[in-house]
Amino acid sequence: MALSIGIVGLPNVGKSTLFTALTKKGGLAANYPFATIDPNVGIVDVPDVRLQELADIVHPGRIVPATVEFVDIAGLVKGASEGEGLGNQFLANIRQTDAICEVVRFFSDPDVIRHESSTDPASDMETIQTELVLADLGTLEKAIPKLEKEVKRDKANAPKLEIAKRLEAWLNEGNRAAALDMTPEEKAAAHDLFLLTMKPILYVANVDEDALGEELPAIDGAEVVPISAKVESELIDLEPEEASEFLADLGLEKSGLEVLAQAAYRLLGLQSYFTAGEMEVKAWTIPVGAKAPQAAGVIHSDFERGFIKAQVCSYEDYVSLGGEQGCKNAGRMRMEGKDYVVQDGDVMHFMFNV
Ligand SMILES: Nc1nc2c(ncn2[C@@H]2O[C@H](COP(=O)(O)OP(=O)(O)OP(=O)(O)O)[C@@H](O)[C@H]2O)c(=O)[nH]1
Ligand SMILES: [Mg+2]
Repeated sequence: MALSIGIVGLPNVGKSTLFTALTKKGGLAANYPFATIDPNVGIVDVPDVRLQELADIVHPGRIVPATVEFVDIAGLVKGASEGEGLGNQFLANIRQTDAICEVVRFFSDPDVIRHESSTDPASDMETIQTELVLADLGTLEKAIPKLEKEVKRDKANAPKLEIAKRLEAWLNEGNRAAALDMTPEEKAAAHDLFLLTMKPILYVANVDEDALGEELPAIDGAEVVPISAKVESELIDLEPEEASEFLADLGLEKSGLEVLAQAAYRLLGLQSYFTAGEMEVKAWTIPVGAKAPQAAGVIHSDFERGFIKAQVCSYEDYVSLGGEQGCKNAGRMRMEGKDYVVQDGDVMHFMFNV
């Protein structure tokens, strides 16, 4: 389950600069051949210092971090939803993503011209929201007649049509689909419509270097992550040690990539558990609240189907007690059943039978 995120924003705000920095650093070239077929798709490792800590204990053949897929599209402009510019065509590329990351220009560099439809962050965000809402209205315009036919064929489809119509009215008022009050069933039906404004969103404020440490207020409850695309693109050419020094000079602990990946995890309510063995130490992505069989299913559906039990050590125990044997000796290794709610960082081993 690679998490996927579509990058949107006005032209010239730094989307591709950020994308290139993110994907180069993730070392995508060798590992993910399909990324070279579509240069706008980049798969990025999610940095997690815990992986190295685990590796120092088990000395595995390799370390496999969780990944996030970023999709870079052309800038949206006013009227993109009506085919103005290239935007509309590209919006189709992000229909299937899990979340949207909107890059907003906060940097001041007068040498980088603003697109004519860009003025300041607040109005830029409004422009993008309008275009996404219009794109969704276009989707509904096509979906509703199809749903009407389906209802004629089978009355059981009526709730789907009803939520599509409610969404249409709601979007027509300029609202995001996600802000509509829906029951879980309605949400599931809405999900099948692949609306862009139904997706969770986070904002990247592409700021000047000297504004990097500042916290920015949330927008409509959505997190705003300050990043400097310029700094990120400078970081990729540095050796790890130099990069840490460079970050420290700027008063930062983490690169924008780390901050962004972690914000995306929070936004989507995700966490990681680990498997640790001679062959590999690997991070697996699961929703917060997932139970042991669901976590096992991320590795293989057979693991979920035939789940018997899970052997679990907490990350803290695993590291402080020096691994599996240490946990066992200290009585800190647990056998958990199908109702166990997996905790962030758990080191797990599944027993299954199919
Ligand atoms: N000073 C400064 N310039 C930046 C920053 N980020 C991007 N730029 C510059 O802004 C220009 C546009 O950057 P891109 O990354 O191509 O912008 P984009 O959003 O992908 O643009 P489109 O693909 O046309 O929509 C380039 O000249 C970048 O060097 C930044 O953080 N600071
Ligand atoms: Mg671009």
